[in-house]
Amino acid sequence: MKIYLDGKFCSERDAKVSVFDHGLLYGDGVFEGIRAYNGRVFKLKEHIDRLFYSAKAILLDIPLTHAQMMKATVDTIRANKFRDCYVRLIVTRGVGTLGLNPRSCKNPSVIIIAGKIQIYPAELYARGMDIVTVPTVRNLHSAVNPAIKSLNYLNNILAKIEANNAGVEEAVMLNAEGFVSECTADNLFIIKQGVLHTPPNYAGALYGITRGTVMELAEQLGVKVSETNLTRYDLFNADECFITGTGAEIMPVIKIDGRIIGTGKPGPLSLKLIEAYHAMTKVSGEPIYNK
Ligand code: PXG
Repeated sequence: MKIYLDGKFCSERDAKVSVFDHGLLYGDGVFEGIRAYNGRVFKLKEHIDRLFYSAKAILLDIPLTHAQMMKATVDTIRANKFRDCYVRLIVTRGVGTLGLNPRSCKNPSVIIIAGKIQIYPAELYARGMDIVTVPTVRNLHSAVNPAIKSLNYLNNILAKIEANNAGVEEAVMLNAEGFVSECTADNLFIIKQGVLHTPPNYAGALYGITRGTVMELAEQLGVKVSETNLTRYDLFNADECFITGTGAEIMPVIKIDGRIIGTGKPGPLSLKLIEAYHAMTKVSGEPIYNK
């Protein structure tokens, strides 16, 4: 495996960061997760845009331009000869002193890893997933805004641990007001009487790129899309539910907090959107080879 590290490719063994990197010491940095399908990088520009927005929000200067970052991503996939893969981009504050002041870090580090990812067991996609709401509340947007894809994922990890302790794979996180925000690494949707609902970003959700794609596909299918606050009541009484993310893609949800959702099977509109999503990933995106 060839890993991009600060402008050079190195082997897995040599891809090492300093113990003085503030990404490690303080979780000071940002990241992205991208997928390539069938020789194309899906939604590359959208992911790089979001990486730059996350960096801007924490006053982190990425030492590459937008175009250079896109090229470095494609080059890393090409160096590993992948046609289908998962790419993790990380920008850390860089090496500094023992003290959290980011001004001690002169050179942010850029890391790009291309590999494989399987977040959930394959059989769950056909059967649908059970999820639970958990006690850990989503970070306030006035604290570390959940719109920032930062290296500080402890809020989400605590919720994931609570889901695992409850015997399921994913957690629904509520915000401090009790409204649904999203899951630990996935956005959440419900369908009620033919309308697709998802929490607004101000509820504490990431501006998910899969979320945006699903909303576009729904509109193309003539389905009305609504971004309003949702409560647990709305989840329990949904006709269908699914979660979305680059890693997870689209996963149907059939049970929440022990309540069966709809018929207890992946719903018809969810299945239609899943089909439309997979059809789109096969043909769209930035070509990796033979431009
Ligand atoms: N919410 C959160 C908190 C996320 O971290 C999503 C929603 C979905 O966003 P996208 O843009 O991917 O549709 C994410 C994305 C991993 C992994 O390593 C995590 C994500 C994506 C890919 C892999 O577990 N999170």
